[in-house]
Amino acid sequence: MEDCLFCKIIEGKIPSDKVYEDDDVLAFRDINPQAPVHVLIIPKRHISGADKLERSDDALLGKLVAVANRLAAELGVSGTGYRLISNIGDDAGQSVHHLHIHLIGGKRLNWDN
Ligand code: DGP
Repeated sequence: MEDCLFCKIIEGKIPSDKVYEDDDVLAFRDINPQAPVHVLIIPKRHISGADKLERSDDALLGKLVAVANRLAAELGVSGTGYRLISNIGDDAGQSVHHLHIHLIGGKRLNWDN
């Protein structure tokens, strides 16, 4: 989608530190990491957020989570624990309107609010 930052990353117009890619999914390190491991897992098809997923996307969502879990193991945090988050809308702090799952781990995480 035009003017979507993550679509530009998918197209290679903006560089990223990729950690996984297949036909449907891309994962790359967050530019502003909140923990030693902070990766974003995104669908290559533009979906503006998790609230816009449809029943026909069930398999895609399952794949995004499966990739996240696999990356957690590869990046060494599956034993210590990690968080999978998808922010939706302003109050959650969603700043990029292309569905993404944050994989965050490698330190003890707080739960402030
Ligand atoms: P959210 O606030 O949930 O919409 O998360 C968006 C994340 O995207 C945020 O943690 C920072 C990250 N981000 C923004 N721009 C870029 C970029 O150009 N490259 C990378 N790798 N990450 C980005």
